[in-house]
Amino acid sequence: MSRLIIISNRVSRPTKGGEQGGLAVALAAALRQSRGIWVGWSGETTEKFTGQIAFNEDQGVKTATIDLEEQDVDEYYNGYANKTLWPLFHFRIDIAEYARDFEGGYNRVNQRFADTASPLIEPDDIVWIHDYHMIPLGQMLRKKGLKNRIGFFLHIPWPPTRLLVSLPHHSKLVETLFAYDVVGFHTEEWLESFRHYVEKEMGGTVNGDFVTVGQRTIQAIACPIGIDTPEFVAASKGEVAAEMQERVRDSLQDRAMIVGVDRLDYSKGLEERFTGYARFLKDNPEMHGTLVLVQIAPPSRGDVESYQEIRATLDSLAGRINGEYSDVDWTPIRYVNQGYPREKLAGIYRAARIGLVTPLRDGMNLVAKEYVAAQDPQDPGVLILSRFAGAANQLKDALLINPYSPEEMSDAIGKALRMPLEERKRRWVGMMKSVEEQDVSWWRTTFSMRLEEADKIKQTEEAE
Ligand code: ADQ
Repeated sequence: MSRLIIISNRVSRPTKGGEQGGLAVALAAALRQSRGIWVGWSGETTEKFTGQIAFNEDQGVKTATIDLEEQDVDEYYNGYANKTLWPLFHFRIDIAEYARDFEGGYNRVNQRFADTASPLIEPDDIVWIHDYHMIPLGQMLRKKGLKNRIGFFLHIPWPPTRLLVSLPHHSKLVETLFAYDVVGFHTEEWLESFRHYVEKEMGGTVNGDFVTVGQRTIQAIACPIGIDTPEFVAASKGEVAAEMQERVRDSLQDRAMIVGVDRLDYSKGLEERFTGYARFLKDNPEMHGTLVLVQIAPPSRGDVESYQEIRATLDSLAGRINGEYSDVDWTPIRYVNQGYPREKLAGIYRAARIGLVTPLRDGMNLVAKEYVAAQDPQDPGVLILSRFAGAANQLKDALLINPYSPEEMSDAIGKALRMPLEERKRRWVGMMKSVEEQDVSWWRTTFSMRLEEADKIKQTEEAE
């Protein structure tokens, strides 16, 4: 078995309290099996970049991390990754910032990763690079002479060509993807947009999974990520989840609960969610006092201005809706700015009659899948899901809505509250099938197998 080297912006070390997400758990399992290494930024800054690597090993998972300079973090992480690529790839060219310093910092840090990681990589290793922070890294590793199998997975959407061309030097960035052997996206839609760009902007050709530009042919595939379903199902039946479920239900006093769980991010459609919920309250006065929206949204990326803005907007929107509709014994929105361990989260999902997941654009969205996995099969809740989340392609039995329409959201909330048990069960069975079949282990093995096959294809080509 080849050793796996994972490179991503941040590494996730195994913890004892079950706080890790499914992705971290799945990748940690693969690293353990192959005795591989996870390489990334430590999250710390240093005055002068030295390239010094801190090695660690926790529960059989080896990590190698480097510190970055403050300027690196400003230009690469807060800058190009989160002020340029994140909004642009989520179709928000209105807030994307294009600055030469950001692009320079992004390339500099990727080069730093290439310089640091390349001595750790042996000829037979498989290298798997993750996400928009690291798009050009594969090409930089190739320039250092690496002939390994190298794969790249994009966790966020790939934007339509007419939006992507608003990025200065867009083709230079996309060209770097042709250094990989396999490039993965969550959905056919993101894959199609990538192919469209390659054909229209680069004169490339597409032949099934193979995409060619000039002399380079890569495999571009759709491979939807899943959650660690067995672990999440077990968590939802555990003691911690049961206690949390009871705590929440006690506090609700027979009211129906709607739950939203998101990082505080403008792509998650939180403002639209509150507005849609307010529309339901306006349209259905007889329902006042019978339901509560519990929105759990821990702040993220607080150094970026647009994230401070969304926080302020939501604070005031929640306050306004609560001010307008609350009664002495009822508050329609409980807005909680903190994270919860996974077991507790599972209990919160299970207590909720409705899971409200309304991103304006999302590569996949794992919260939707976690909500499904946490339900009681005998009395499952209803998932209301944005059609613009990657997950909507698999969770077709959810109530799919357009999150930009408060009326659609309001109607879906009404429909979910009235939905008979038989229909809830039927829809849940359909969704759970996909959540079980295409879980995170399936995702990891499917992608890794493609990468291994890629090598066979290359070897055959070389032999001919
Ligand atoms: P994210 O944008 O972070 O991920 P998502 O897929 O929903 O979005 O994953 C969020 C994770 O964080 C979930 O596992 C959720 O349980 C957890 N989480 C969120 N709020 C929490 C809270 N308050 N307490 C505890 N845990 C919380 C990016 C892309 C997605 C893609 C994933 C994986 O933006 O589209 O699905 O990567 O590829």
